[in-house]
Amino acid sequence: MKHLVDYTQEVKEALESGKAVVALESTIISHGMPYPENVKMAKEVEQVIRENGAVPATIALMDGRIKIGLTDEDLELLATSQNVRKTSRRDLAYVLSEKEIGATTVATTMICAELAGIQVFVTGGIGGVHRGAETTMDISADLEELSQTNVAVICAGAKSILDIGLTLEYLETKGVPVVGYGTDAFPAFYSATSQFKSNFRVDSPEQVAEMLKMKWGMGLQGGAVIANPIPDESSLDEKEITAIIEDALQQAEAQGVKGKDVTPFLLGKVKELTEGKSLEANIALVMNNARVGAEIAKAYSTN
Ligand code: PSU
Ligand code: MN
Repeated sequence: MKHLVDYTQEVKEALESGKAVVALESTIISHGMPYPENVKMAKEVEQVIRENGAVPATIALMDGRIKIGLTDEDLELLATSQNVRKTSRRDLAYVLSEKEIGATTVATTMICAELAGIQVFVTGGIGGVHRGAETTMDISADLEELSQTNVAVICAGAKSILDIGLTLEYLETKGVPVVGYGTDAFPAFYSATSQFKSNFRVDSPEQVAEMLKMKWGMGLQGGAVIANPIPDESSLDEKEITAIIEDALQQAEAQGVKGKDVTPFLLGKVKELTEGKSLEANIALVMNNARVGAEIAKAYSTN
């Protein structure tokens, strides 16, 4: 399916010369943050990756093509068009065959990154098992993807809009390693810790690179979650954010929000209820993940 892929010159050259490349998703731009903060964030995160010695490749779907690396115009279109489809695995073929504009979720970004030969992917938070999933069965396709596609995802853990405990159980069942970066804890996105632990702790990009090479060298399919805690100065008060998330969850239920709309709805509500503080924290943690992701991509490409 490589014939569907378009690379920007920067990404193409980097891949050809074996330079470190870091994939970035686009649902966080179209559905995770409001305009114009989303475009600003998208450009800044690319810049942080360059400053740390790797090449960023933001991924999206346009004109029936898988774009690996976006121009400023592509980015603007993605951030401002009304009809951008949040594209997870199940949506991918339709979006490409209909030539819609598609924003890639963690799952779809992993598929496209693997196709392009990129092993390291930076985002904010992964999807997971939603609270109440024992009756709704709302479990993000991101988790299945992590079990089968060979890309490492650097994130700030999982948000407590999800059931973090069940998300970790699901990942365990699927054989996906969850690694704390510089921490024993499993971080909860807006805060550096949760009541759960990561499976393993690593303290250097080289350790992550070696683990990935070991895994894929053995033929073990699937990705890894590299959970990098939000920096202290940006983290939000756990009690405050928990209360707000409860409120947002109740509103989602009262309004009958379902399926793929759940995560964007909750993110929007949390932003509204924290008066923008959650957005600031979200941006800060993405930048922090970009720095770590670039280091991991460099370690992976050189050892
Ligand atoms: N979590 C965030 N921000 C996001 C998302 C999740 O903190 O923008 C997005 C990601 O693209 C993720 C997707 O892959 O939501 C998960 O959606 P769902 O739960 O519908 O699978
Ligand atoms: Mn879902």
